[in-house]
Amino acid sequence: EDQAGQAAFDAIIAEDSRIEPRDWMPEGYRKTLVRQISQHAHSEIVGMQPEANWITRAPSLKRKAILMAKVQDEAGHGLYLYSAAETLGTPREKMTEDLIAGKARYSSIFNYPTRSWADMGAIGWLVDGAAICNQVPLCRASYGPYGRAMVRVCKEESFHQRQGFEILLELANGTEAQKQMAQDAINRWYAPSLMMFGPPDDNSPNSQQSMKWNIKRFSNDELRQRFVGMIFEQVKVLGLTLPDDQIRFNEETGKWEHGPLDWDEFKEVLAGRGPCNAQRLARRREAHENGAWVREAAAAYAAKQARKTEV
Ligand code: FAQ
Repeated sequence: EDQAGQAAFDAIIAEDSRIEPRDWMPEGYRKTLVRQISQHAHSEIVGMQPEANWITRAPSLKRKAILMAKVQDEAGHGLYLYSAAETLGTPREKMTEDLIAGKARYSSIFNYPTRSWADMGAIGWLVDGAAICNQVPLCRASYGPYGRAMVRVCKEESFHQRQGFEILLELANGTEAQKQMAQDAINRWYAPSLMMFGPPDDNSPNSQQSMKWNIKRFSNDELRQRFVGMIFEQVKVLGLTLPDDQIRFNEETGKWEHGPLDWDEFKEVLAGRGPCNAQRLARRREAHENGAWVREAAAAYAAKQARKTEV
């Protein structure tokens, strides 16, 4: 049966079609998807924290309403993604347990502090911008539930990016102090946002296989250089600069180039030793414990409803 399953799977991948939850799939494919989708879900949920930090201090009622909506969108993205991962047979409780035990990964970017209001602009523009660049190709991921979830997620991320850019634009056209605050935020978020795309291609153990399976469509470096080209043009509209004087378009390769990134810092963040790792996990654990009564009540209610329909 495995042989027939493998042949059917290979045919679906070869014609660039979609694998659905009930289809046979190789264990490695299932595992890599659970790994990537659960990490992605955790990123959305942990990613709520840096911005939630500024909800009470948003500079106006309008900004506060927009920021709250954005943070709620991230929660929604996390939930779609946990559901997509569950279709592969891993329960959400298991994924959550791994996260709060410090055993699961989530994006490096969310381990950096949000120091000023301008960081809300820089996160929207750079972090959501990088997320879009990475996730638009994932709309075509071979696993159906993941690709379909990405379509809606990307639409919402586009709105998030615009709102971030607009925050920066307003600050950049404000007082000298506001302009400085925007520049400082860009200076701090630039390199971490480039690292979101993952390690360089020659040090990315999962890329090759994920590309063969049509999960990833482009390599980490390909997407990173594409993103650099985008923000290089956009920063001009802000009248601000990127903290990298080595960005250039290489006419020969047709690719953008940027200055070196500190991959030792990236490794430290992945190892749990970034500026905010401990705080993010502690907060996530606390939220999980505080939510225990909600989960219990929901489970009791569901059980009661199930008994009612039995009779
Ligand atoms: N952070 O072999 P590769 C968002 C790990 S956007 C932490 O290249 P792969 C929106 C990687 O897991 C952020 N770990 O791996 C938002 C692997 O370790 P493992 C979420 C990283 O999978 C905005 C090892 O390094 N987006 O949330 C990172 O082929 C604002 C080797 O790497 C996604 O997750 C990193 N940056 O490529 C929310 C997108 N990079 O698992 C709130 C989906 C690599 O073997 C507020 N994911 N690692 O232990 C992907 O596209 C891929 O998984 C990559 C990594 C590109 C991230």
